[in-house]
Amino acid sequence: MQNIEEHWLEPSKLSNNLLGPDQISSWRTQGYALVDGLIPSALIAQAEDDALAFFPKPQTPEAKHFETFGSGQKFVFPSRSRAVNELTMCSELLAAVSALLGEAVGDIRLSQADLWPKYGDGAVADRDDWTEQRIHCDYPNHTLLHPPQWDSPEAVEVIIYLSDSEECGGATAVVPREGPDDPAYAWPIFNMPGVQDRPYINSRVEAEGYLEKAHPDIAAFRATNLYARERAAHFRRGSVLFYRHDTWHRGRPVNDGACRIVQNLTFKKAGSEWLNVLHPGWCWSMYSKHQIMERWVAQASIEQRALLGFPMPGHNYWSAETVAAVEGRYAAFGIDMSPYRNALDG
Ligand SMILES: O=C(O)CCC(=O)C(=O)O
Ligand SMILES: [Fe+2]
Repeated sequence: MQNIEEHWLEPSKLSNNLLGPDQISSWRTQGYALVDGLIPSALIAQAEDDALAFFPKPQTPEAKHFETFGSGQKFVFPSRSRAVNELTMCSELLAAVSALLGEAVGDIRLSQADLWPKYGDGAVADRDDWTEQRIHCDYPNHTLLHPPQWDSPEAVEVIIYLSDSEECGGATAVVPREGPDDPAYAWPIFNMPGVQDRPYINSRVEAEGYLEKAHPDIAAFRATNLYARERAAHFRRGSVLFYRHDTWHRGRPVNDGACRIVQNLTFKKAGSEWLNVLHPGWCWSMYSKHQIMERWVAQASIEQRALLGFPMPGHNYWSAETVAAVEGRYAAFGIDMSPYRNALDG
């Protein structure tokens, strides 16, 4: 493998919190866009503070409880942190996703939202966990199908970094696609563990060891076309990596004794039912005592609600009766149903 950190991908700086044509085109053609300055820094700082206040310090026995991906359900949307929830659905992010997918914000759905503290504890070589991942695409654990052809993407994956790679390491690696004839991206994309009849293996050492024995052709493909070409995202606090279900990428080790905090999100086009919500379901938390979800539904914007599948005004779910029923459900939390009522026919 090359020394990947000599091949940094640097974030592009945004003016006025908007993706420009270069970033949109990078995501559509190369499979990723890495940006700085999209999300207000005060929101990033508050989300980081909330995460640091909750998660154990590195190198404590409690940190061992968070060795796998995610927050152990603690920060799945709707999380206990108002800032993390705001981050998930802030207008700057939704505008960016809308521009990438070419869909109105109301036609976008959220299918993953979880915060992940990734700890570095020094031992890398023979780990069979998330420490150093094998290069992969994310589609197998999001969709029942295969991503559509390259020019018709149906989902955007997002990593919002709440830490700085200079402090914590863990720079995500990406293989930029080089045009329609790029052999790395020959379609369909199967050359990884966890698809077809191959077992799911997360760690690089284990996965590549298995492939070298069982599928030497795939191992050779990966060495030449993927590992040799990967570039590491030189993220800062607040950088955002937009990528896709068909982008080759992998997580890399966090520095010994450090913790990297990221918010992982997936947005998809409404109607793509084959792309699953990764979590137990957005309503699951309605049986929690905290009532964060009920409050959030009542206070969210119409478009934020639509991200979870709540129908837009004018949808044929709505009638005078259903508007009144839903109003009754959330009235105690102050919901304003007038946009839904005003859009009723006649
Ligand atoms: O940890 C990273 O930088 C990437 C993680 C990853 O590949 C994933 O969440 O699918
Ligand atoms: Fe991934």
